[in-house]
Amino acid sequence: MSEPTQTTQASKPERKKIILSGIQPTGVFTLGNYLGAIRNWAAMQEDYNCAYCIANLHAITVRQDAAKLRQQTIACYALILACGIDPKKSLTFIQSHVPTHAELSWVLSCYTQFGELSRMTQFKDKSLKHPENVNVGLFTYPDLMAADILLYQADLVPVGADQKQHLEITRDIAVRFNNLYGNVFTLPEPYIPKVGARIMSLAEPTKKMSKSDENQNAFISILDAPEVIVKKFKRAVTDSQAEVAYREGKDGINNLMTIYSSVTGDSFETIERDFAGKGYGDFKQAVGEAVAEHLRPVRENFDRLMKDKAYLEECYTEGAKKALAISARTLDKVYHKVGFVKPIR
Ligand code: ATP
Ligand code: LTN
Repeated sequence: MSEPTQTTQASKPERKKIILSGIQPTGVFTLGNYLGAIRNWAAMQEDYNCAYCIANLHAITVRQDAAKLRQQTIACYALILACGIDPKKSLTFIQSHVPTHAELSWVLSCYTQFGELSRMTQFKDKSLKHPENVNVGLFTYPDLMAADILLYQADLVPVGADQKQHLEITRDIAVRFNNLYGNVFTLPEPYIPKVGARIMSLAEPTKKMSKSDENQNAFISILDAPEVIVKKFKRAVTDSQAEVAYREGKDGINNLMTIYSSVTGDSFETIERDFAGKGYGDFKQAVGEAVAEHLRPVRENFDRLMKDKAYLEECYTEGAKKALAISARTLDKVYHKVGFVKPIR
């Protein structure tokens, strides 16, 4: 992320749009995370000023093992680089290294209504999933996510479809704040891919694929070995019709077609034509092989990066310093607007 670029002398300096997104280090990323979000992160770096964070503050809304979380945070940082994010082009950092996120989150929580947070489907889903630990952090999760986004004045937020509601509440909070105090925050738009926005579980295709699913066969991890990927697709739940066609109610096959289309670029019509008269077995094999091949460079990059911890540390330390400098500008403005005495920095 850099300062605005200057164009010709006569024209106004052109500002590249700002992108921000995050991912929780709750496990190795799934094919859903990759196709729904991270693949776009890498694609957007050329044309936008991008900032990407490993959302470890968000991750503790669900109980984590401390040693495992630390190890996973580094691994997830390496994974985003392995997926093609270049720390020289994009701001890449670990959320807990940049204190402005927690600080703005507190302020925003005072401009968010209890009722609006109660409507968040992720809160409802996760409360049902972890009834023993419905903590307040899980409830105020959207305020922290709003802080992540608003601190960098992001224009666009590349996420999967499940995060749309969190983007809407971010905008509502920003509008409310701007109405009270003037134009403090840029209003962000979600950037959701047309194909791959919601990759479903391979075991229960009406549920989204999730990296914290207890059933290993429900998701493809982007580091799964090729033979494991092929085996998981072979076991994927489908229907009894044996026709490779995208139709309402055929959730399992629709999901496999979405995945195949996302990695090969083939349209649904082409897939239907190519697999006409063939059984699900052939199609599942083809999907497995195509995904394994697509993820091969990610796996190789990851193995290389994890051998160089010093390089990773250098990247995330540099990222945190820059992120703090950029985000502090917004936080200072907010603190001033709400009436806090100017801090000594
Ligand atoms: P957890 O299982 O810990 O809740 P998750 O797998 O749902 O995690 P997140 O870290 O919450 O992943 O999400 C990271 C990004 O991946 C978000 O932009 C989210 O929208 C996207 N994403 C998550 N699951 C899917 C999916 N099944 N299909 C498409 N995109 C997804
Ligand atoms: N809540 C997101 C992860 C996340 C995020 C963000 C996404 C944390 N901070 C900022 C976009 C922008 C999720 O995927 N569950």
